[in-house]
This record gives sequence, structure tokens and C-alpha cells, in this order.
Amino acid sequence: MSTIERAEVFVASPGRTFVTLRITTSDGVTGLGDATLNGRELAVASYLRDHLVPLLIGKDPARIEDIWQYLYKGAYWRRGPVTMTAISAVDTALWDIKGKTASLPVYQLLGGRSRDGVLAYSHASGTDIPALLDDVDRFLSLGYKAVRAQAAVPDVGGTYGVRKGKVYEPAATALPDEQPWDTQAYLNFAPGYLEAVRDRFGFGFHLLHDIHHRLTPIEAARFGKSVEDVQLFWMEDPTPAENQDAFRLIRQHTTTPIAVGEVLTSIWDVQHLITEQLIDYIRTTVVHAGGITHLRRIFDLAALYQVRTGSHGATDLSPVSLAANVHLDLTVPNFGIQEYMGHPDEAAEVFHGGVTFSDGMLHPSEEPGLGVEYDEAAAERFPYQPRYLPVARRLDGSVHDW
Ligand code: CS2
Ligand code: MG
Repeated sequence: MSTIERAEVFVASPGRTFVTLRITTSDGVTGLGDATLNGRELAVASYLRDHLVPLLIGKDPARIEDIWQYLYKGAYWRRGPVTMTAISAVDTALWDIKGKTASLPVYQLLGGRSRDGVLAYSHASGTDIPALLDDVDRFLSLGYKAVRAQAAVPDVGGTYGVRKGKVYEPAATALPDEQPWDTQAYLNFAPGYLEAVRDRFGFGFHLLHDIHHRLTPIEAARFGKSVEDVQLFWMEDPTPAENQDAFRLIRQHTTTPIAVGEVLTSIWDVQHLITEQLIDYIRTTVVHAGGITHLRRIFDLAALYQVRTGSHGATDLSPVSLAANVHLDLTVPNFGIQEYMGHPDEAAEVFHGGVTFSDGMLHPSEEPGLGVEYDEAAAERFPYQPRYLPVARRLDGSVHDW
């Protein structure tokens, strides 16, 4: 029997920080898992190195479900982003190994294709409305059939979602940047730029918008109602989701579809959102919601309630977890859309292979496993650099949801 012989954790910052787990079997097969938790990277690296790696050595890498249950139930302490990201990394690496052992791409192990490709959306943004419109134009010219639109709120210093450099990167400072937030200014401004996008480009593509947890339920209800004519594909994270019931109020007032879940890590965190049909798209991902094994369980629950998938795919999710997500997206019956923001150029020096984009869709590699390799020597050129996500403060100085 092949056993797990080695499990190594790499922390490197090729343009941004990624934590990567590499498991090696006694047969010399390697598998990769993403363990990146933006702004809290070293906590997951330690969870893996200090607490999970010693448990993995000698285990049968083929027993993916059993290892998942052992790590989840064996922790005694339930859920949480650090634990679930660490378990995700192990699970993803074991699926990669299973694919390589079977000489099949992972999507074949998951039941094979349900579709020809994976519909992807990317992020258009601008510091003002003309710049946003130019950026939407650019993404449509690149072949995107779905585009997210965000513009900086005038006179409010730090709107989320607006790109400064080539790639959107909110975790940009060595200590958290404190940014002002004015809900009323946002509510007065955002519906207008979404209308401007439709006025210029029409309705022949999907338009998305992220509210990034900034509104109360009744504010979100008002926003959703006010943008019904622009026919959003979704409004994302309209209000924080710790209280799942809050979404019922939004639902009662608007037909604008709702997407939630990028910060949620288990089926229990999304149970009522799904079973009470309070949302339309579930945004949990391979890297933060327990790997392919657990995310598939969430997606299957969602399918029963006509909730479709729309996994998080920001820059802070490494090419490994993006690949794993695309393998899963390709197979599930209730796939909706996949976020795709790309990575800094330096990341391509460290992660070889992965997904490809053409004609608005993502495609997985046809190589056995996930189709991504980690270049350890290249990673050494990019030592870890601590970076934090910003913190938002209302105009009176009190802390708001970032
Ligand atoms: C955003 C993310 O992609 C999204 O929808 O909400 O950019 C988010 O801010 C980052 O992933 C945080 O790490
Ligand atoms: Mg988001």
C-alpha cells in the first residue's frame, strides 16, 4: 500500500502571499493543496505544520473521505476558517494524488463533464464612471460574457473592489489600512453607474455587483429594488451572513438575485440560506470550505433547492484552488458561474499549468490530477511579505464591515 510519506508547507509571496501544501506518497506521487487565508496566512501554515502533518504521515492517501472525517471530527473544535482552510488543503492535495494515480483529470473522478466549459466573470472597475465604462468595454472585448462592475464612491476615500494596478489586490499594506465608509453616499451613487453600464453596453451580457457586506438588511432590500431594471445577474454579499435569517427580509422586497458565501466555511454556515431559499447563488469555495469533498456536499444540498454555484475566485485564491474549483464546476448539475480575477505575473513563475480561459469560459487542464505544479526553487525568490486587508470606519470613526 502506498502511504503518505511527506507533507510540506510553503509560504511565498509571488506578487501576493500564497500558502501551499504538497503531499508526497511513498510511490513518489505528489499532490498540491491551497491553504491561503488572506491576512491570516501563518495561522493556517502553523495549523498544518504543527497539527495536521504529523497525523498524515503513514496514512493511505487513497482514503480521502476517511481522512476528511478524521481531521474534522478529530479536531473536536468545529468549523472556522483556519481549520477548514487547513483541511481543504489536505483534501485538495489528496484528490490531486488520486487523479495522478488513476491517470485522469480530477473532473473525471467527480463524474465527468456536465458542460463544455465553465462560465467565468471578471472585475471591471474605475475610479469614476467613465473609467469604469472603459474597463467594462475592455472585458467584453476580451470575450467575457459576464462582468462585475464597481466604481469608487466620490469623496469616500476607500471603496472596495476598485483596481489600482494590473490586478485587484486589497491586501496591500504591512498593517491594516483604515478606510472611510459612507453608506448613504454609496446608495446614492451605485445604482446610477450600473444603469450607465446598461445604457452603453445593453443587456447582452451578465452584469454582477458586489456590496461586500456593507448594508443592513433593509438598506440591501432598498438597493435590490432600486436596481431591478438593470437586471443584475446577482448582488453579492448585500449584508453580513452570520445571521442567515437576515436574508429573509431582503427577499421579501426584491427580485434581484442574491449571492453569498465567500467568507463561509461549512455546510452548517449556509444551511438555512440554502434550505429556505434565501439566496440564489452559493459562493463557498474549495479552499475555504473544506476542499472538494465538503464543497461538493454543499453544492449537492444547494441543487435540491435550486440554488446555483458561484464560487469565489479572487486573486487571493491560488492557481491550485482555482483549478480544483473549475474541475468541480465542470461536473455539478447546478453550476452557475465562476469568479476569475487572475493572478500577478510573478505567480506564473511559481505555479505552472492550471486553468485556461477562452471565449468567456474557463477550462481545466487535461493532465492527470489538478494539472498544476509548484516550482519550489522559483518560490524561494519570493519570500513571505506580511499583508493585511483594510479595515472600514464610518464617518463618525466607528468600525464598519469591510
Ligand atoms: C471580493 C474579494 O472577489 C470578491 O468578490 O469580495 O476580492 C475579497 O475582498 C477578497 O477575496 C478578500 O480576501
Ligand atoms: Mg465578494
